[in-house]
Amino acid sequence: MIEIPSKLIDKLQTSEKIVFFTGAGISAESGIPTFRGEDGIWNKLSPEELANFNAFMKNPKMVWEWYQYRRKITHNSQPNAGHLAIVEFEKYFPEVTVITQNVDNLHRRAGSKIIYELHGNIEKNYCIKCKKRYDEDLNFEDGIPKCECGGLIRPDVVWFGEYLPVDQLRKSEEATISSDIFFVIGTSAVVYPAAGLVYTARQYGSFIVEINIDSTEVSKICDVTFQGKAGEVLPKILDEVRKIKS
Ligand code: BJW
Ligand code: ZN
Repeated sequence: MIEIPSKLIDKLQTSEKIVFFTGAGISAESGIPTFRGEDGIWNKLSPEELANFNAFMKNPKMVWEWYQYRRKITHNSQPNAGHLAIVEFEKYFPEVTVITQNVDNLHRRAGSKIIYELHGNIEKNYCIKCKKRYDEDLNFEDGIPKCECGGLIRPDVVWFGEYLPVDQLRKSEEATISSDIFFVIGTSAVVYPAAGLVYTARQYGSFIVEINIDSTEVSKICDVTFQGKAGEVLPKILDEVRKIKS
């Protein structure tokens, strides 16, 4: 039984700007494994070891195998009740922003309008030499896609030690600062600078709501925490919104 605390109901009544900050956990119910924790795909391989440029240069074939495997999973996945509930919020609030660490495109496929992608997108690629951009139709030679200039093509995602897309981070910070409610959903909140947005939300007085199956690094600074699955909790909060707004 999911109870919606009265302080959240009060806040939903007066709020206009809602931010949803999401991580791998929101896509878990779509069948996409998370990075860390019991069901994480990276339990055997540390994320820092695989998702970095040096690992790619040392063994591009292995890193590409991993991305091709994950691409297949994301292609065969569908947005779940959590992604879809977030889209519905747009009917009831003037400004709804999704800030995601995920590269899986599921918020876009669900229909969310404003989405900032902090860690890139698994469906995009670029040549590390001439920067030419490629979609997913890549020509693999011996397990590695090459550009027409001869350079290596890499996925357009953010690896450790790399800067986040400047415009996406700036817009995310602006949306966070001006948000009335900041939802933190399905993220372990250990990877920076993305996780820093939760502290920014706190600093600027946003009402912070966490939805996660476990407690996290940021649970203690949240106003409300739901220990549960995003695909179950979000539709319940949406039901409450519908009641308030009807
Ligand atoms: C559910 C659920 C359900 C499950 N419902 N919930 C020391 C201190 C601080 C920072 C650093 C440091 N040393 C180095 C750094 C910086 C580093 C960093 O943060 N490292 C820390 C890990 C220590 N950060 C960087 O390097 C970043 N860049 C940077 O800082 O640039 C500046 C710079 C430039 C030059 C030199 C030095 C600095 C870049 C970070 C890039 C992260 N990239 C990845 C891979 C993306 C591509 C890909 O997908 O392959 O992004 S790593 C991976 O982690 C991915 C994710 O977006 C990110 C966050 O993971 P997320 O989403 O939180 O997933 P999980 O698995 O951790 O958690 C899932 C959660 O869901 C869990 O809590 C579950 O309980 C929950 N859950 N089912 C609700 N149904
Ligand atoms: Zn090239």
